[in-house]
Amino acid sequence: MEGYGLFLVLLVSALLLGFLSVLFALVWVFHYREGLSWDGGSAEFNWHPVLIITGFIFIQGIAIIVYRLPWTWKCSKLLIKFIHAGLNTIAMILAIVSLVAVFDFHNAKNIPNMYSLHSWIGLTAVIFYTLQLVLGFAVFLLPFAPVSLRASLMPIHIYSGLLIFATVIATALMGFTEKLIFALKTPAPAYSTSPPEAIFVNTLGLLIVIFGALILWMATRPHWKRPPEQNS
Ligand code: ASC
Repeated sequence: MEGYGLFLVLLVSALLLGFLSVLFALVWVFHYREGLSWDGGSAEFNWHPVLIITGFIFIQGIAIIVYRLPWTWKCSKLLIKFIHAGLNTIAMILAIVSLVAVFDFHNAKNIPNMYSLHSWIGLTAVIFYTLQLVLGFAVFLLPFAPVSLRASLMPIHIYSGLLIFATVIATALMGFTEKLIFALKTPAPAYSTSPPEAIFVNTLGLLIVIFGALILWMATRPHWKRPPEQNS
């Protein structure tokens, strides 16, 4: 358990950043925007950032590092796999609901869909995340795949998972910028004049980047890996 103390410091920092990001998302939509509801208006759109930050960033980040929590090393590997798959399933459902909120809002307001780079990369990320989840379930959780297939797919599963997570964070940053440019123009104070909402949401972007940096660091240190098969 080399550097276990450092791992705990990074974990607690990541959890605080994750909770703070969700809190910032809620303050953004309730204090600066129209709140939350499901009525075809802006308050329906607001589910999009809240559910993406909660599910697709925070919960996905935790799902990535569950195997590395030292106190789970005594638990069966199968149980941790279920937790990993369960958290990712919750994240996928929240991401899909958040997309439905955006399409529904756009269609109600006659706003075109799928023209921005944010929407192209974001929808691609949700599709690949779903594929990753289905493939991961079939290969690593169900008892049918031979160990040789599991071993050859594992590096691809890890690489794809980290790539999707980083892509989701980049997509959220594009989304913040888009929303601020759309929302902060006359009669509202322009984005370019740095009103409080702009500073607040830029700060949220920074929090998410640091959260992602910590998760990716914890997930890629070989010495913090779960020890091989104490019981599997
Ligand atoms: C699994 C599992 C592992 C890997 C290994 C192949 O499903 O529990 O540790 O795949 O068997 O890399």
